[in-house]
Amino acid sequence: MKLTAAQIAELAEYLESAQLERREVVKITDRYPDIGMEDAYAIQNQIKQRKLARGEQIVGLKVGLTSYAKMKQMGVETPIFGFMTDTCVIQDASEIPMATLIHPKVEPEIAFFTKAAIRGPGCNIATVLAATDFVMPAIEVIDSRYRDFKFDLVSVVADNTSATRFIVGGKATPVTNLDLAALGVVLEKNGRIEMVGAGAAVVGHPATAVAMLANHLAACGEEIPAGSIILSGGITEAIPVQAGDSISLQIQHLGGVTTRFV
Ligand code: 0L1
Ligand code: MG
Repeated sequence: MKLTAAQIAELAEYLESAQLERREVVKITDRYPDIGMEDAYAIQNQIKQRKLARGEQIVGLKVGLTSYAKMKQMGVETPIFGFMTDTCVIQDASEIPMATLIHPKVEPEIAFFTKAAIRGPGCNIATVLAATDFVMPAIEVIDSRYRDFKFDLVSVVADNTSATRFIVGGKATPVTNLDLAALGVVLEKNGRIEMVGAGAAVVGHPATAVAMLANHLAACGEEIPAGSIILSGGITEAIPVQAGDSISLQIQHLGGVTTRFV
């Protein structure tokens, strides 16, 4: 670790205030160019403690930077991980006020709902599918706190992987007899197709992304608890949204989910 406990606390306050006050900030590596991944997750964890202290509840976890295109762009070989609290939850077909956000983008994901804990190390697709109750289509709203949505890897991990809001909908579908890698995905904005993809865009199989999360948590003695929602990662590039935009996601066999920015 390069940072002291006081510096971690200060950077957590810096990033979380930006989120709560809906304003952009310069990335933390501009001030601390030498910090590493351990520092970044320590800052993210400190943000989590701040939210818990204010009474927010953890409702789920997320895997980010999951598409091979995005990983290559950022020069990484593994995804990154974050958390979501109850304030991130938006109901299907409801509205999201732009005034509550900075410069949001949306991306299509498959959400896993766990019925048993998933404990690494050594988790794989089979471990994850055995612990999955059902999956649903999910729209993730990401909203980096950094100026112009520009950051490096360490900065975005500290910023809780741009986690902001998510919406699940469609059918709660058990994974038995479902090939998640082969599921087709269509993301529309205002009735026009913006992105198409398939589950395999997420590290080959969305359950692999969840296994990577479990193995990452195991390194700190943690697990994915039963009853969690896991956003397994963006299947396509994220698209920017503005007030007035309606977003619709359809995933083959899983149904659809919508939201509107106002
Ligand atoms: O959920 C994600 O894949 C976002 C990870 C952070 C990078 C970004 O904000 O685009
Ligand atoms: Mg995502």
